[in-house]
Amino acid sequence: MTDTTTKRLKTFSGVKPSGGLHLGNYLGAIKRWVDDQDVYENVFCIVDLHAITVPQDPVALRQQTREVAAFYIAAGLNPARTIVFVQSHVSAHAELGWVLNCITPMGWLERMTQFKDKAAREGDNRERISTGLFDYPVLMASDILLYDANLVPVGDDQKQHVELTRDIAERVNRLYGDILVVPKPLIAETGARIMGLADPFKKMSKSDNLPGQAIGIFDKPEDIRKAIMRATTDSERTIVFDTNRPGLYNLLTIYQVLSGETREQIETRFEGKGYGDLKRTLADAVLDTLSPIQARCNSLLNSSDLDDLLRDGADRARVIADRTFNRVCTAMGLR
Ligand code: ATP
Ligand code: LTN
Repeated sequence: MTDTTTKRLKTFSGVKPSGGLHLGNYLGAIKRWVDDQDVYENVFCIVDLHAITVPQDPVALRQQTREVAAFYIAAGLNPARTIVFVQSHVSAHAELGWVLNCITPMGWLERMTQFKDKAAREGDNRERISTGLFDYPVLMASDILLYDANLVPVGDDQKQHVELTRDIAERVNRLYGDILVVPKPLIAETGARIMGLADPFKKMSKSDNLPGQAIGIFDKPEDIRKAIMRATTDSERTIVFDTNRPGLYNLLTIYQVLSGETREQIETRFEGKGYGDLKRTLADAVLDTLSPIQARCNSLLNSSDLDDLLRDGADRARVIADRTFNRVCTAMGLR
């Protein structure tokens, strides 16, 4: 479907409130949403229904949902021009999710690498994995399609899910007429896959317990500094962007996204210097970015303004989502 209601392209994206946010979430997704905020018309969500695909403690889930919302705003999303809301507050997400389940072949979901990886990690517990975890990408398709999003700014690991969303939208359009906008993933050239600091062969992730692997957005400055100083590198001496040296490459990539400098400028800056210098400079850059965001987050978390903002965001999101859901229901004979 071609959308003619606005000149600006529309974006939709979300983060799960399942455990602490980390630097990868910020650099691969949220920072880019903030940087491009004026270019697009934006809707950003805290996807709590996705978080419950694995067991969550209710008290922690509520707290983490507020933390992710506070982080969005503290990082620079302006709720006056960008819709920020919690997924479960808008019932059309689950409703369209069900409808899309009925047109999505199971074979498409069986091919999703994130599910295959998560299921493999469960080993003998595989039988206990929820149906929701398997069905997760259909709910994600529902999120995106409800807002007629043209672009979905995400980290590299979500590309396959956005491609599945395209396939689902195209199938609906084929079966019921041209009623859904077919979205595209929007993936940064730099920072779309931040790797772990301890094991740079694995992506930085919420669900990884390896000590020093992730930099938590709310970690204490001394812990952040320690994790960076201990980051795995190699025994070579030059500081250059070399994909064959994954630990160093990752540290330089993080520095590149934070500083906005070019690779050439960065290599010149560290010419003749050692890993200690690079790590100290990187730790300063991470803390210079995160400390003011953490301070703004803390004051938002202690105020009821945050809950008011989320209520208002859900009210604005609901108008758009219900309109799309009704369009789909009408086309399918459900109205
Ligand atoms: P988990 O690894 O437990 O599944 P997650 O850390 O990937 O969780 P999500 O809420 O699934 O967190 O991701 C939110 C956004 O952050 C997504 O757009 C995702 O692509 C992006 N993202 C997650 N990890 C990284 C990373 N290491 N580098 C860059 N972007 C990332
Ligand atoms: N599946 C995503 C989170 C997510 C999302 C979305 C991202 C849920 N719904 C819609 C973009 C658009 C993840 O695991 N990071």
